[in-house]
Amino acid sequence: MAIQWYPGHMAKAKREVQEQLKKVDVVIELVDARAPESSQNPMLQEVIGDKRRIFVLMKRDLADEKKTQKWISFFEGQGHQAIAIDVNKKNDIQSFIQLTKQLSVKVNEKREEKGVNPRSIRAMVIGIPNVGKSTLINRLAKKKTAETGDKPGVTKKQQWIKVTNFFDLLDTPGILWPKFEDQEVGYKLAAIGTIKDQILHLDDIAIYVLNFFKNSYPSHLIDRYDLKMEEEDVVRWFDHIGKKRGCLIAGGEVDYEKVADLIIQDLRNGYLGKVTFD
Ligand SMILES: Nc1nc2c(ncn2[C@@H]2O[C@H](COP(=O)(O)OP(=O)(O)OP(=O)(O)O)[C@@H](O)[C@H]2O)c(=O)[nH]1
Ligand SMILES: [Mg+2]
Repeated sequence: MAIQWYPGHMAKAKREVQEQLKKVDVVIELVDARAPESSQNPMLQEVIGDKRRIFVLMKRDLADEKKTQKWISFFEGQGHQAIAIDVNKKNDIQSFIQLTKQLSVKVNEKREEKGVNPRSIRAMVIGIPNVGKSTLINRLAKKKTAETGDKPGVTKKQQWIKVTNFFDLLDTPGILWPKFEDQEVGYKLAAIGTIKDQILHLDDIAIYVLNFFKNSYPSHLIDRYDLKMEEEDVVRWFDHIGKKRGCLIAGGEVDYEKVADLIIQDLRNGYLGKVTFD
């Protein structure tokens, strides 16, 4: 989690991913369903080239369902397969595996056309930090523990997990850096917990979140904090929330740092309801 993305670090990450990519037919690109655009790596497209992609919108349990559907249609419209999952739902994992089955049929049709024998598709997971790469790999591996296959290439040493008889997965994900250029993207990523809290100020993130909800999901705020929407000043909301929730310093003053932290934790725990920032 504490990765600092210095230029040398990025170059190394890119090289490692390019090395791994040589071994696979398919890239499983994880994005956060709460920010499917902002949580993409800025140069992944360039790194992947024309390799097949499945977009997996992770943490769908925390995202706005309508927007999730729109994003899936968007990715499909671009010619990719796309699915939203909550890794804690067995059905979602099954649906994902079903998708890889369809893909394996397509890949093998191509192989047969070329007169090459069909085989399992080989895939790897790629995504920015904290998007859920390890969790997904573990869920997929649990179905059948990693095994040293009798097929060449499917050995423990080469780190393949045999998920089904048509789908092998590289057991180490490709980690790439998030987008930094745009300030608003930065706030979104900080809000969902991708960028370390120290990089952007906690107060600013919380203010961004309050303003975003005020515009897009006002009822969520009213429900959670009993706020009055006529009150224009977000700082007054801090006071209101602080008093209501007992975030106070010694003299009874509101502790703004604590309020900011509370808002962000509430958001990440889903207490502010399902939300999508993109
Ligand atoms: N609610 C919810 N949480 C999830 C889901 N998938 C992953 N998480 C949580 O997201 C957090 C990060 O998951 P990881 O699997 O560690 O993410 P990662 O991409 O491997 O992160 P790095 O190794 O830091 O790059 C963990 O707290 C997971 O429990 C999901 O579908 N729903
Ligand atoms: Mg991980």
